Amino acid sequence: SRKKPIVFVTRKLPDVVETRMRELFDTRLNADDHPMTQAELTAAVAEADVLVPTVTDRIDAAVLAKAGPNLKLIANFGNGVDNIDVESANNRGIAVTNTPGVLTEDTADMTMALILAVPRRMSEGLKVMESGEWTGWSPTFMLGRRIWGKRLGIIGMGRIGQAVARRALAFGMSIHYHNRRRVPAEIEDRLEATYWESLDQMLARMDVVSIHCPHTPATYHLLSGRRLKLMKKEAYLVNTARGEVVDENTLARMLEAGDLAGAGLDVFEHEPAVNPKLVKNDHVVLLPHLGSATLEGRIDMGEKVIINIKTFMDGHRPPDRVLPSML
Ligand code: 8YV
Repeated sequence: SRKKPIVFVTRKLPDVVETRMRELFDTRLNADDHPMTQAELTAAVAEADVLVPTVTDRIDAAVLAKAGPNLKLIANFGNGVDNIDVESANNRGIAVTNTPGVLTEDTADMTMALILAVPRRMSEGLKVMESGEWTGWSPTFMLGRRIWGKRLGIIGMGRIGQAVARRALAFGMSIHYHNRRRVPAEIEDRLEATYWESLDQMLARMDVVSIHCPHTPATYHLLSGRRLKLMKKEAYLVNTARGEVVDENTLARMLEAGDLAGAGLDVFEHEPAVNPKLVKNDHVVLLPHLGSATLEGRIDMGEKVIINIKTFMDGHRPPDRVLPSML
């Protein structure tokens, strides 16, 4: 039989995924699950046929320059590929794949949880209960804002954006979106969604803004200080996409000054570092990048990675190939 390909996996994956990978490939696992250093990544790409990185691995041009002659595929365990220099890989004849689709619903659920949690002041409520300082109900105690009847502005109307729109519509919000391209009319109709060609104009009119675009050079600080300041003072920002899309420093300062009502953040500009101003702000709900963190989702992601590797190794086009032109 043919020699099994050397597949280097940078982080611990669910047991069922690792077991399956070991059956199929000559799999090299990261037993203690430490984040790989650039030196370890360089050593891995020199030896492997396939690299399976995650969001915590930076596969940049310098790492790719050390790729050995056998490296032909980078099968990312994750949807966002901003951790990989896709163009550099492509130029070296190394294909890149990701895991779209399987984390859409989980990420949309977590987004909806934040859209509810922030205006309804859930983190403050939890803190009161934890401190044992609750003195009892009163008509004006800890009043939040309703989301029903409010405007949700979605930035990036792909799979996840649409899944969020579907949920928010069921919660009585009106759906607005900004996207590079307008989505087909049947989708707009189903989601009762209003398209805003101008992001600036949309931002000024929304009660809640939720980010669902990838992080690319074009979306880095898309929500710049200037754009954040276009938002209403009473508005909320939710981000389950990538921290780099928002100017986190300006956001933190605005929240502190009361120039924005609150934020629900699952992703950060310099993970795992978080701006201390955000941590101590009562109007902010912070989560440690949990958007797609379900056991089912991680297993599905693993299966996608395996299918991409197998298909590629069998000499076919992998289903989830990412090309530079798609970014
Ligand atoms: C993962 C994600 O946590 O897929 C993504 O883009 O952000 C999350 O699903 C992570 O990327 C896994 O590498």
